[in-house]
Amino acid sequence: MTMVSEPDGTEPAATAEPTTRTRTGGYELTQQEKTFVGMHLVVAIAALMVGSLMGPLQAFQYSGLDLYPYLEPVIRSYYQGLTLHGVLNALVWTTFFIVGFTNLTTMKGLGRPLSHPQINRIGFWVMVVGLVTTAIPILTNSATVLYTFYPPLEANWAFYLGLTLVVVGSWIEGVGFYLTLAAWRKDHRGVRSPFIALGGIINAAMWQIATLGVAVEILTMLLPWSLGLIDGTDPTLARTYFWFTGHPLVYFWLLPAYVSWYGMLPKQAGGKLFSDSLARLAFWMFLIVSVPVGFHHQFTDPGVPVTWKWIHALLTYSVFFPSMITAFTVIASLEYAARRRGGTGLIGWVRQLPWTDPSVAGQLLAGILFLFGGIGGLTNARYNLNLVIHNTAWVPGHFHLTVASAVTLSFMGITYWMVPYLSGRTLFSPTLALVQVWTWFVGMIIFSNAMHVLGLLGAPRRTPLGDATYVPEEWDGHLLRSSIGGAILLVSVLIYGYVMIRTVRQAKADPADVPEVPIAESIRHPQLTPVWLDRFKPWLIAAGALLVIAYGPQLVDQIINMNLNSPGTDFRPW
Ligand code: HAS
Ligand code: CU
Repeated sequence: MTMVSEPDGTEPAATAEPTTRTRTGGYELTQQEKTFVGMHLVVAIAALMVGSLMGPLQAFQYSGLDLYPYLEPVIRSYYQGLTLHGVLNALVWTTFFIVGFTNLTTMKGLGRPLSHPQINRIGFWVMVVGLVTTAIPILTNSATVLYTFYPPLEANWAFYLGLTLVVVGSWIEGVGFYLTLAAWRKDHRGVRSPFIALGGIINAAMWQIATLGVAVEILTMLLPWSLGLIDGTDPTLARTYFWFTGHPLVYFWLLPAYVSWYGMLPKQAGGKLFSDSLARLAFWMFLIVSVPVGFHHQFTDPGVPVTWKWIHALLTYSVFFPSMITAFTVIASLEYAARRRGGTGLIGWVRQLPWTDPSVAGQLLAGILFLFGGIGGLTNARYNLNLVIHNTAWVPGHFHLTVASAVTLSFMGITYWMVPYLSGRTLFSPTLALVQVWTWFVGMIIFSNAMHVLGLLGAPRRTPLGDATYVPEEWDGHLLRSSIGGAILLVSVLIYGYVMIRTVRQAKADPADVPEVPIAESIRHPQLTPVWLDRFKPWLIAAGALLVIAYGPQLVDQIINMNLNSPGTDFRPW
């Protein structure tokens, strides 16, 4: 459990030692537990590497350098490549990393092993079987339906079944986390749950509520349809189910990065968490408002009445608050750390943060990019502005600042201590790792800015623009910039893979040199956090009630008026 040493606020001298080596004591994972967590990371990083190789192909295609013909017969089209890119990066890399990381934060946070490790092992293998089942149709070009798999685009049934298994596996692992927390609480009545464990477990609970949407979509519509049991689908209802899951999915990705920004990064920076209460409040708010906002992805859908779009737009602005709480609290924690290290000035303290630590630098750069991604998100959420940017290149511009930067760059930063910790090695070449995070930052600024501008100029998303006959001259420079950004990102991800492989291929290090799990204390003792910020029940009830109000009437209406009359379409000719 986290303990504060100076509740009166007096500040001890700054720690100058490399922060990723800070010892925290507490529960030490067994070799078997480390291997189990590490297996999640192996799948996650492998998916990221393969998926990321597809990205630059798309970006190069934009400026007329079409490399797809060279990849035949493995990759047969832009759209097959784009499907691989979206599924592997947005769904597989994230989900496997998150579940692995949550295993670690649960055990380290609660200071005990999983109460039912066999449940988590089953969950993991169900996820792996699901991944393989999904990968086969994608690789054989029979699930070229992009990561949103909107019907009437139709995939082979194995694609839907595999995705279902990945989700079910993550649910099973979630149950393992709840049981472990319950066992800890039984032994620690009246004690506040340690933040890094609680944060990860709130995310798991949010995910279980959120994924009910795709579960119903796949089980009642897409799977029977792809098996030939029913003739058609209802695309509007399918999209409503999908975005019930699809929006909270983005917070499922984001919250583990927030666990690190609140509960770990301050320690790495040589400071403390500014407010344990605000950190918890933000997570509970995400539990309540992450789901009932999905219609902000459907502003242009004809089947959703405008009143419901308006309600979801309003709720979207309420999900902006916990991110503002996060910006405030995390930056305050960082300032506290920097001032302890001798930082001064209104913003001059920023220089005193440990920028030479690639794990810290990666997460700071991720946070900076997220400031811009968040602003873009608010633009998207505005109905009339959304009509300008919807389905344009602006949208991938937005999500490369969020999931591909705030989330992915943070996760990369986390692996810079986590892979050495799990493998008992030191990080191979921290300098190269620093080059990696900075190239990601620079490449992403160039790429995402070009994509945002292209979107404003009307360039459609999900389109091989290099082949389009309607490209006006004013797009050319931006198309080229997106290719240049993509090339820099390719270099960055190759460096990342190289550093990871070289790290685990080194000889075991002296245990004293291996990084520990950084766990930040909070400035005020967590026991001073109000008890209502430590209880699941009121928040779960509130989440359920808001869901019923914000989605219930529309779901009932769309289900009653369901028309399963849309036959499947095949993307493959393109
Ligand atoms: Fe979004 C579309 C609205 C956040 C991901 N979004 C997408 C899509 C994806 C995505 C993948 O309203 C495309 C889906 C598709 O394929 O069609 N989004 C929002 C809003 C937010 C938002 C209001 N999005 C995210 C996050 C994502 C993500 C997070 C992934 C992880 N988004 C939309 C809308 C659409 C959309 C519409 C539909 C567009 C359309 O028409 O298709 C908000 O949650 C954003 C709030 C965030 C902030 C930023 C706070 C800043 C912080 C950083 C602190 C700085 C630090 C660094 C720590 C206001 C917390 C300090 C450093 C120092 C050196 C001191
Ligand atoms: Cu959204």
